[in-house]
Amino acid sequence: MEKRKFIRKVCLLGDGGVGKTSLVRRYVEDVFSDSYIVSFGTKVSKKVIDLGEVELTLMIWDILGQKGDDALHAAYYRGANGAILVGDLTRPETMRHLVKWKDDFLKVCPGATFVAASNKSDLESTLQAPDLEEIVGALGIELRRTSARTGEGVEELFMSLGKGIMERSK
Ligand code: G3D
Ligand code: MG
Repeated sequence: MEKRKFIRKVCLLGDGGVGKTSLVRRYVEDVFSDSYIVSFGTKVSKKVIDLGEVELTLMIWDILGQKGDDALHAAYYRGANGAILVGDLTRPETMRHLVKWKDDFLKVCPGATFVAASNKSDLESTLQAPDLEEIVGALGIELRRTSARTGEGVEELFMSLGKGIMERSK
């Protein structure tokens, strides 16, 4: 039977230097370096995920550099179905900022599906278990440990977003 095909847009969110670009690079280029376009300081990478009866193409939007401008952010978010919130385990403030990234994104994309990553799991973290619990509580979603360096949790992170988005589409 022919697979049903879907295309969905997702954005990378999080402070500068947390590893957003590295995560996309690891995820997309590990398997195949497919087409990408660079325009307006944004790189869009494409990845096809096999979800059984469904073939999902993720268009992954990554802002290159950090733009503080809200209007630009809104333009980047528009039409997205989901987002990956990325924090850096070695810089606790980047983890606490995830709630703000999520809330701002929801203003533009109210129905969005989220996953969250505590990245740089290969490095020593100063965050204690209670701190992490508080962050997870505020976010309302599970935090997945990832490392763009070793590849830990990267495939699972994107896969869980893809599945979450398709669940929502039903
Ligand atoms: P950004 O896109 O969120 O701004 P980048 O972040 O992907 O540009 O990564 C910022 C820096 O963190 C880079 O180092 C990158 O190599 C490093 N980095 C990203 N992910 C990981 C990780 O999982 N583990 C470790 N150890 N480092 C990571 P440089 O030195 O190039 O600035
Ligand atoms: Mg980047």
